[in-house]
Amino acid sequence: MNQFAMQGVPALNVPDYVKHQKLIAWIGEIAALTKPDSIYWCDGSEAEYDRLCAQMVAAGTLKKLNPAKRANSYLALSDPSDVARVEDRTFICTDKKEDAGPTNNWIAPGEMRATLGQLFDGCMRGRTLYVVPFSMGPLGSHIAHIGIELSDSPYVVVNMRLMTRMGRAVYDVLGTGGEFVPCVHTVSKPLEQGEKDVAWPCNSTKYIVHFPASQEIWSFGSGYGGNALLGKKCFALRIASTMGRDQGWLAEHMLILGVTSPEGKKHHVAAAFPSACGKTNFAMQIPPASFDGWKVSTIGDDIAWIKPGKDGRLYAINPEAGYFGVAPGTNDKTNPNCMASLNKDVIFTNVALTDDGDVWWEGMTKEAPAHLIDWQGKDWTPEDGKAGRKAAHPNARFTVAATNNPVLDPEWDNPAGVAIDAFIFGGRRSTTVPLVTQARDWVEGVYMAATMGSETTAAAAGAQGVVRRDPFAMLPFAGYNMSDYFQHWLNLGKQLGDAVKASGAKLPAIFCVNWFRKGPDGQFVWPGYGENMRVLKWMLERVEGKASGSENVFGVTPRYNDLDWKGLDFTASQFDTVTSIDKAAWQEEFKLHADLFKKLEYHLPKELIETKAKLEQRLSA
Ligand code: SAT
Ligand code: MN
Repeated sequence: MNQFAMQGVPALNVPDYVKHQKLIAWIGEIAALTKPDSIYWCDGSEAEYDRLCAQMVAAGTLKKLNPAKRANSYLALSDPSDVARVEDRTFICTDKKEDAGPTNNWIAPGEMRATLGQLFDGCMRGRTLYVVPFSMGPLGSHIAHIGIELSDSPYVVVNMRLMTRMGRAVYDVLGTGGEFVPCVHTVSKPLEQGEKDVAWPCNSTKYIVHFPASQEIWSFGSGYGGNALLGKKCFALRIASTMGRDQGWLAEHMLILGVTSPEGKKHHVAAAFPSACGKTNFAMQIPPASFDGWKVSTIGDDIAWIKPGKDGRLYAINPEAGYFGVAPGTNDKTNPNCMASLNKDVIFTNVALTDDGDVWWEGMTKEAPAHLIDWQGKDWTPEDGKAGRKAAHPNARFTVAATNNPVLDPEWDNPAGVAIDAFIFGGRRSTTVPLVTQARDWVEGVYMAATMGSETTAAAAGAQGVVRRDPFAMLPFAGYNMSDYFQHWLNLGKQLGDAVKASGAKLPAIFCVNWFRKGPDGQFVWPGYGENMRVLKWMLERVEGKASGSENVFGVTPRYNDLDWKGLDFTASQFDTVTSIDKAAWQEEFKLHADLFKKLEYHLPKELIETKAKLEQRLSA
């Protein structure tokens, strides 16, 4: 007998392989609150994926692409209002406001729970509640953690299957009492009896809510990416960063890549850039033809979970299992490996549809096709493009499993993780910040990362192209007070410093990069993409103690002759344009650092204030 039947709640129908009573009780509670028509337990199988996709094709949510052009692939067009993360609707609900810090929106947990209680009451009426079990990280890895997302969106289910280790096996790891992060998601467009659904249901009211103390996530009103795929930014960054603070590890907005030299020596690098600044391109780059024998392989393209080993080295895993990357600008030149990953088994969101059932986006080919259906479902011709109407939304995305990547690193699924040799921090800056600088020590590296700035992109709703401070590329993702997060990095550096002294290992080197300097003509000067390998090679030679550089105000930078220019025509004067340090611009920059530090005054580590004073002294010396 269905224990909830009296309340109009469907039978739970718990599969016999789910033996976790607390989990089952929680699902019962959420079902009683949200009142779906039915409950479906996802097993993560291919048959289930195909079935849900077919169902969404019938409902108009997905369009199946021409299999001769793009096998087993789909296109989703979102509601025009639901195209990016909504940072102003994202909340960290800690008991004390100071623990969320000045960079997060805060509402007291009691008040937020009352709001959510009302909003979620009956929000799934007429829909199916999907139970989505997922592991962030290789199943059973000591660095991995498990989440369960309850969602009324089949689009979320299929995306989660590509983006995480999703399915039945998660329950084996969970057993009868394992820990999981409870994630509740609704598009929050309840259906009345007989009402036909829209293709992309969502709600103009949106809440993306985190309760760090109980490690809960509640998401209301959006079906899009980082708002709805709760394993990604909500769990793997906001909640995980608080777990890392409490347990002594790091959850970072970083890609992870492997670099193998012609001699067969392999290094691992983790690099933080804000959303839509080329992390996926950097993670999949192909070294220039003249770099014979060098190989770059991808471990992750967006998020890294990093735990210290007993030897004092930092071991990183990619908690994700797929890529949710920006389509516009991706092409056979900028990222051939990515283009190859997208030949089949892809879900595209908000790109344009060609007349022969394939996809197109700005920057995919030089010439746009003569006719397209744009991301809003309207006819589009190159004339519209000339008039400034984009065929694909600038934040249009692809979702694809990591296993489609031709340069996937063989260690990508290793539960032990890979040892990190260097951290890179980079923003999008048309002026001021040089191509590459190595911090002289850990504290200086933390300072560089903490004061990083970047011009905003379409990955978040709001104005684009304005410089905002984005410490560690974590501004929208740190789940706690940013200054405490800086302190956590500093503490970890001290702790690792002691451990490596004992083991003879080395702390990772820390670098700051900027691929985006522009010349007087407003054009990018540095060619970027695969050519970034030249900078990467210098960094790894620094790690090995081989390459030289010169000390400047901020750290160590290469001179023109310290980089390998074989096969590239890049003059010393161009190099000067991307590396020069403009004293006046840096005096202004330090003022902006001061503004940031003022804002983050509460708990701001004194080491950072001291470092700022030292750097300013060097600048004026
Ligand atoms: O929408 S996501 O948050 O998943 C992508 C991004 O902004 O990096
Ligand atoms: Mn990201």
